[in-house]
Amino acid sequence: MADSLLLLDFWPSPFGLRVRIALAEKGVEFEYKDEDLSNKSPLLLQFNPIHKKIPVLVHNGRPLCESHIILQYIDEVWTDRSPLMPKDPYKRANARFWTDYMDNKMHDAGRNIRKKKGEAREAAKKEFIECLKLLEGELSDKPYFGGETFGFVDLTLISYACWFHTYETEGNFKMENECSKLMEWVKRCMERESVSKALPDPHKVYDFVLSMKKRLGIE
Ligand code: GS8
Repeated sequence: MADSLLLLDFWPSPFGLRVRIALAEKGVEFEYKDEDLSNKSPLLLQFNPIHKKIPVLVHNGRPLCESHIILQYIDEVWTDRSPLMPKDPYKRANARFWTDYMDNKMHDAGRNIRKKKGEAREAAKKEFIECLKLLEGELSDKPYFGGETFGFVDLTLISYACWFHTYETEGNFKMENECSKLMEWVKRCMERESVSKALPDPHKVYDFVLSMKKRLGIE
């Protein structure tokens, strides 16, 4: 019997996007369900009762939560194509280090650009740009963070790319001026169908942010 795969997700989520890109890289078909996070479905609450967050991948009726755990599961189940994780244990550990850095330090700084004002926003912008420069140094002259091949670290960072326009607009800066090599890497990743098909239009993401702010009464 064919595998059944259902992804509970929310369209602009970088955490969900990386799972969609990983499944596309592996050439695996799945059913997609977009959640209303202000009114979570019984399915989401049943399958992720601990965190009650997307993404949740339900494989043959069994749920998996937390995007990086899901990515590593996908890589371990569909081993015959497009490896996401490096083989070498040291490189694997390093890949986990950088993805953790992106989802914590960089993500928090990006969120603060959106949420804070005045000096606090300027500080968040400075921190965000520092994170990007550090990541650019880690990328170095390689085509991908994974070396010659697109992998786990690339997947994680590119899932934020549709948010870059929002960070730039709210923070009043241009990423191209701060980290042009990293922007070349974004373009390289966007040439992959798995990425370009999954990532939503950055303007649509920004419109979503503006509508959320309006709904919550935030300027
Ligand atoms: C984060 C998932 C997450 O924050 C992961 O999967 O890597 N560490 C987790 N999901 C958010 C949507 S994206 O901002 C979410 O589901 N939020 C709902 C809530 O907090 O109620």
